[in-house]
Amino acid sequence: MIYFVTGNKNKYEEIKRYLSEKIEMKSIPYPEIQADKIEDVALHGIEFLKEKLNENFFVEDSGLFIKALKGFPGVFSSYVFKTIGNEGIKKLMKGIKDREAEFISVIAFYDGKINIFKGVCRGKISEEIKGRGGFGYDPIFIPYGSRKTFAEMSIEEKNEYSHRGKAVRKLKEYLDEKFRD
Ligand code: ITT
Repeated sequence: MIYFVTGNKNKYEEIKRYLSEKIEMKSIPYPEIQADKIEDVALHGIEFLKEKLNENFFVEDSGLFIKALKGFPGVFSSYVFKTIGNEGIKKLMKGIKDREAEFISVIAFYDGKINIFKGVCRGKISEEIKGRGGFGYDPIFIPYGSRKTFAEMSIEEKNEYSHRGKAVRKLKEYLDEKFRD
């Protein structure tokens, strides 16, 4: 059994599509430090949780980095979404031509040692809020290679492009190797 420690059911739904191992969502709050890098948030989470869990487990921390806003909301993505939301980002981006942005996902998997798997998805902030699927900033993010926002895609289609899909495919490779026999 592998635990995925998160309070976010959408992340769990996306990730479990890839893992044939038994994974279970565990909602244990862990301190998310105010760091500059997503990696540091995930590493700190592991340090806190490893004393509390006896099974292999992982956390996933992610964020949206908008180039014209110097990387904002970045490590503040969760808080910014809860406060100003997609309407707020749309306003901040009004009149800005450079719409480039990237999502970053870091999975930190603990099996006695810490293993980091990172996925990046480049794309742009849409002019309009579009789509009903997904969560968070999905309705305002269009990955390169598509014309749709993440919120207009199925979970499978989003996973093909997304930061989280890329990170979990790396985790899967590691697990396939680890549990080969
Ligand atoms: P945890 O319990 O796993 O921490 P969380 O929702 O608090 O769940 P994070 O701390 O990693 O997750 O915050 C990242 C925020 O960035 C998240 O709340 C969303 O608002 C946004 N986000 C991350 N990945 C996203 C995605 O695939 N699509 C849309 N928004 C995303």
